[in-house]
Formats: sequence, C-alpha cells, structure tokens
Amino acid sequence: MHFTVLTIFPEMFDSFRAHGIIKRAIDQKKIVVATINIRDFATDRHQMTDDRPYGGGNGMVMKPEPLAAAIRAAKEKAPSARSVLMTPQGHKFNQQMARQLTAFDELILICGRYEGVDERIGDDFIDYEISIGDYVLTGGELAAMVLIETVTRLIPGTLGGENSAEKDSFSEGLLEHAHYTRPRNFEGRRVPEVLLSGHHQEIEQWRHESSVMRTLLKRPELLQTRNLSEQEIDVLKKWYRIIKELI
Ligand code: 21W
Repeated sequence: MHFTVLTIFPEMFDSFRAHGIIKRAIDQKKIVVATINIRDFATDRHQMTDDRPYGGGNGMVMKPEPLAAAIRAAKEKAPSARSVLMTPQGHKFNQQMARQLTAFDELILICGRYEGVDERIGDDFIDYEISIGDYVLTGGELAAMVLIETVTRLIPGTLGGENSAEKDSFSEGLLEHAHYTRPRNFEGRRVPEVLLSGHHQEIEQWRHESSVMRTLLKRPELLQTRNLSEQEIDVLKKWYRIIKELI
C-alpha cells in the first residue's frame, strides 16, 4: 500500500516512519509513506501557501493553487490513487473505514493547515473527506498518521501473526478481555486462577466472559448495536442473577 501525504510539515512524518510497526512495514515493503511538501508548489517568491479569507475574519485559508498543483503531481505518479482530505468536517474515521481503505493500492492524504483549505479544492480534487473525531487539531498531519497506522496494521503480515484477531468474528464489536503477565501477585492483586490452570477451553471461556462484561461496564453502547450470541446472552444472564442477589 502506497501513501502519499501532502503537507507543509513533511518532517513530522520522519519519526512516524522510524518506529515500531510502521518502520517494520516500510522495511518489509508492505507500505510506502511518501511526502510531498505543498510549499514546493507555491509560485510566489515567498512560497506562500496561505492567504487572507475573502469576506474577512480571523485566521488564514490554504491557497488553492499550490495544493491543486501538489495533488496533480501526486496523481500523475499514481493515476489510480484515491485522494482523501483530512478535515474536521469529514466522515468520522472508524475501524470499518480502515478495512475498506485496505482495498486501495494508493492513497493520497491531504493535510490542511490554518483555518482550512479553499472550498474549491473539494469539488474536483478530493474523493473522500475524513475526520478522526470530534475534537480540534491544528492540522491534518496527526490525523493522516492515525489513518496510516490503522490501515497498515490491517495489512496481512504487518503484525507478525496477530492479524487473525482482527477477523475473529467472535470478538468483533466487543472490548478485549483483561490481560495479565508476571508476577502472579502484584501488590496483593492476583492473576485470575483460571489463567494459570492450563485449561485452554476454560481460559477461552473466561476471556470471552471478560470481554462481554468489560464491554457492558465500560462501553455499554457497543452491546446495543450488536447481535449477541447465545453464549453472550448466557454471560449477561449469569451476572444479572449475581447482581440481582446483591440488590
Ligand atoms: C481544525 C482546521 C478546526 C479548521 C473556532 C474557531 C484534520 C482534524 C483536522 C482545523 C478548524 C481532523 C475554529 C479531527 C481535526 C484538521 C485543523 C475549524 C477552527 N473553530 N480530525 N476556529 N479534528 N484540523 N476552525 O481538527 O485539519 S482531520
């Protein structure tokens, strides 16, 4: 998968490329994270990429010409690429969108800065608009990294065998079960006995129960949109009875 990021801060991606799963995916040639500096496509002698808003008001707007030229240059190198504008007004990013994006070989990610990009860029140059959530960033770069990281770990082989968990329909839509490592006793808090037992079937059952109950307590809204399995309903009934006894 080939990502081309259009930004006025390409250096922000240097450390992103240099660590962890992203670094390994690049080394394994599973992904490319290329950057294009939008400023290189500015034509005035100060290489300006922003300008004052028509109609007045605070803040600056990203000029359309350098951005359009940068997008054209990126598309020339990758004619089949989809272009994505990272914007707080886009569709809110989630795991399902990440899975859908793995279908594309090439993505051009456009990072706005200032108060936003000139509206006319959206019409002819952009296939999708994506936000990473309802909070205010200062530009699209961190959002682009979030997207790249989320999509990359879905590419087979990038996690080293862990990818199967993603497809596990059994755990889909639930929070993960609790995790424990050594020591067995940490400041008086013990690892659940079943995890030390070596009974794989019982451990799997305990983990599923842990998933269901953690979801109920931490993210109850996730259970409402989910088709619960018979086993999951049994877990909820069991704890309902236990809690009912107490109240
Ligand atoms: C944020 C630009 C807000 C413009 C009141 C006064 C890309 C982003 C961004 C940004 C505004 C994403 C304002 C989640 C994000 C991004 C920069 C609107 C600001 N409000 N996903 N001034 N959040 N943000 N004007 O911010 O470019 S994806």
